[in-house]
Amino acid sequence: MKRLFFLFVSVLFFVTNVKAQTYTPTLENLKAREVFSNDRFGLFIHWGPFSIPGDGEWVMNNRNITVKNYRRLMDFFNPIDFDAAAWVSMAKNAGMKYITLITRHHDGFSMWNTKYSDFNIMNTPFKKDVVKLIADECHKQGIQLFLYYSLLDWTREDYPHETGRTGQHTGRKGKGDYASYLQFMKNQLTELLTNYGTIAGIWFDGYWDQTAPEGTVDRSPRINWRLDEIYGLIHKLQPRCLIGNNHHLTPFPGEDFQMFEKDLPGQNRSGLSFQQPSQQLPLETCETMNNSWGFNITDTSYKSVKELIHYLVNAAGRNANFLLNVGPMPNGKIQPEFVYTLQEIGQWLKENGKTIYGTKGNIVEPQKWGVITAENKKLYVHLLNVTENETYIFTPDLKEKIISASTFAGGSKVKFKQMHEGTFIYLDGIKTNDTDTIVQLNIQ
Ligand code: FHN
Repeated sequence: MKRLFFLFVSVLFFVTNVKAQTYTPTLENLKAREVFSNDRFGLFIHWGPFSIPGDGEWVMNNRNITVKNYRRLMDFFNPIDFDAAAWVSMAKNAGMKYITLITRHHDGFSMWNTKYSDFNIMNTPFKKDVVKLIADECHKQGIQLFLYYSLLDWTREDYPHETGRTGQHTGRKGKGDYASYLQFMKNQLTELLTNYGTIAGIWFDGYWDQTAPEGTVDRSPRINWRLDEIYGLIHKLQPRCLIGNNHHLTPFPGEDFQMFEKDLPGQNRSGLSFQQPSQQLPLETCETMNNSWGFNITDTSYKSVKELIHYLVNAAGRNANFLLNVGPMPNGKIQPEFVYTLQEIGQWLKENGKTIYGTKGNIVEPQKWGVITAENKKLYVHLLNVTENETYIFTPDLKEKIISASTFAGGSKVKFKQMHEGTFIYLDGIKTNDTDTIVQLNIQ
C-alpha cells in the first residue's frame, strides 16, 4: 500500500513537472517579449499605506507591527494630491516605455477594488481604485502597464506563515492553508487580468519567503506553490501577458522574462543574484533612486543622474531593461529629487535614445571603459569611464567588420584600427562627454 502511494506521488510529481515543462509561448506572447526587450526603460512604483510612516515598504515586518495595528493605516490613506495623469506623463517624459505598479505588496494591502479582501483601497478615505486610475491613464497615454503582485502575505491567516522567513511577528496564530490562499490569489489575479484592459505583464515577488536565503545550496521551496496553475491562468486570461518572478533563481517554465534586483545581469553585488542570466528570455534589472523602494523620509542617499544613466546604458549593454523605482509620498506626490532626476534622464534619452531603445547587448564582454549596444548595421560604443588622458580604447572579440566610425553627437570622424586580436578606437581629437561619449561604428 505504502509502495503504491509512493508510486502515485512520483507519477503525480512527474505529470505536474512535464506539464510545467511543456509551456510553449503563443506567437503573441513571443511578440510581446520582443516589444518588451526593445523598451529598455520602465518605471517601478512602490506605493500604498506603507508609505505613511515614511520608513519603507517593509515597515510592518521591520517594526513588528501586528495585523490589528497595521490595519489602522487604512484609515489614514488619503492621497489628495495624487494625479495619475501626471505620474504617467512623468514616466513618458523620462523616456520610459512601461510602468510596473505595486498592486499588492507583502503587507497584503490591495490597491484596487477587490471582492476578495476588505484590506483594500476602497476602504480608505480615498475610496478610489488606484489600479484603475493608473491603468486607464496608461492606456490613454499609450504606455504599457505591468502589475507587481506579492506571493507572500504578512497579513492573511491562510498564507503559510509558519514556514515563511518573514512576517513572523504580525500576530498570526493559526496554521496557514495554502489551498485557500492559492484560490484567493487566483481570484485576485483574475480580477486584475479581467477588469483593467491589456496588462503587459505580471511581476511576482516573495517566492523567496519560502526558501532558504539566497546563496544557500538547497533553495527548494518549503511549500508547493503550484505556480503552473497560476501561470496557466494568467496565460489563459491574457496570452500575451508576460510573467516574471523575482525568486532570485533560474527562470521556471512558464516565465517569459528574467529579472534581477539591484544587480546588472552577471553581477552579484546585492547578494541576491546567484542566478545566471538567461540566454533565451528578455532580461530586466530593477534599482532604487535612493536606497528605498517605498517612501523613506530619512533616506537622502540619492543616486546622481549620471549614475542612473550609467545603470541604464550598462543594462542595455548586457541586453537588459532597466526598471527604475520611485516610492511616492503618502499625499500622492513624487518627491522633487526624483522628478528632477527623471527629467534629466529623459533629456539624455531624447538625444541618445537611438543608442538604447531597440538595441541588442552582449556584443562583447563589458569592458572597463563601458559597453556596446547594437542595432542593424550600427554598433554604439558607450565610453562611460574614460579619462581625459586616455588616447585610445581597446575592445577584444569584435567580430563585425567596421566600415567607418564617428561620434554619435556631432558626427566627427573617429580613427580606428581593426586587428586580429581586437579593435583600437582612438580618442584624440574627439570631444568627450562626462556622462557617456558614444562612438558610432558602421559595420558591414
Ligand atoms: O521585498 C521586496 C522589496 O520590498 C521590493 O519590492 C523588491 C523589488 O525588487 N523586491 C523584494 C525583495 O526581493
